[in-house]
Amino acid sequence: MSAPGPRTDRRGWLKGVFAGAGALWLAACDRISQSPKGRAALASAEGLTKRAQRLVVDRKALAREFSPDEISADFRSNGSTNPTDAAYVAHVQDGFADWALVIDGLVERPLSLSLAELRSQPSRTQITRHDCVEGWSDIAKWTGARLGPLLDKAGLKKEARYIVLHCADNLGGTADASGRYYESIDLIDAYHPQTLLAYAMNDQPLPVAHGAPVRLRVERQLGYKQAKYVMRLEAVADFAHIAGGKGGFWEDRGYEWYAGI
Ligand SMILES: Nc1nc2c(c(=O)[nH]1)N[C@H]1C(S)=C(S)[C@@H](COP(=O)(O)O)O[C@H]1N2
Ligand SMILES: [Mo]
Repeated sequence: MSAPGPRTDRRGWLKGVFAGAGALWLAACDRISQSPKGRAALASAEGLTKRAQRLVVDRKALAREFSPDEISADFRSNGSTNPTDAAYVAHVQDGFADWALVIDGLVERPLSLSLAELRSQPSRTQITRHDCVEGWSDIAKWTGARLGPLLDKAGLKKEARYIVLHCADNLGGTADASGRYYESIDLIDAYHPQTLLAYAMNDQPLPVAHGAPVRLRVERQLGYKQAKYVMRLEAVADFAHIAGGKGGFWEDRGYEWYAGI
């Protein structure tokens, strides 16, 4: 027999902590962990649990929602706040009358939706907190079209695994499209009930500083995933061929692709 290791010590400690209510469950654990097969299963279950919590359980949970009195009086804006790209400026000047959101790529029925059409899609309103990696957080009320039903309307092909959001602004300031802001999310986030193409902020049309006419809200992730000035959604199997290949403007510059909070 091997000497008592950390595993045994921890079990002893747990027994103390859970004496009573947890006793039955621990007894079952002991039984399982005493058989070699059971031990292997437990070890892999531990790894699985961590991963599952991060990738499945947590990811389907709702982000915290706040009450109206918690809305920030002055929500900061960051990154592009007034894009100077000619096509975008033209849209601002005519009040987004000719603006359309394109949904294409790996879909059965490519869509092009005017702002009015987008506003008539299944929607949701939520008060959530935006957390920027630069160290600030603000709370706002967002209203927008739920992304899931929109994707169903377009009909994702079975090869589709990510939704790439192409934006109007060139944050990189390059002469070509290489500095264009973009982001990508997987289908778990795309179908999350709080994932919106938001066209209203605090009951007003989305201001230019915050991404007019439409921005993404993907509430379980950090600020840089919340793409503003969204022009086109592209369903893809892979994003390695897009821009720097890491799935987003900041990802191409070293940030994590999955910015979960
Ligand atoms: N198109 C576009 N989307 C963007 C950015 C940007 O520069 N361009 N900045 C990102 C970052 S880092 C943050 S914190 C938020 C800021 O959103 P806000 O201006 O509404 O606060 O937008 C994100 N989405
Ligand atoms: Mo940010």
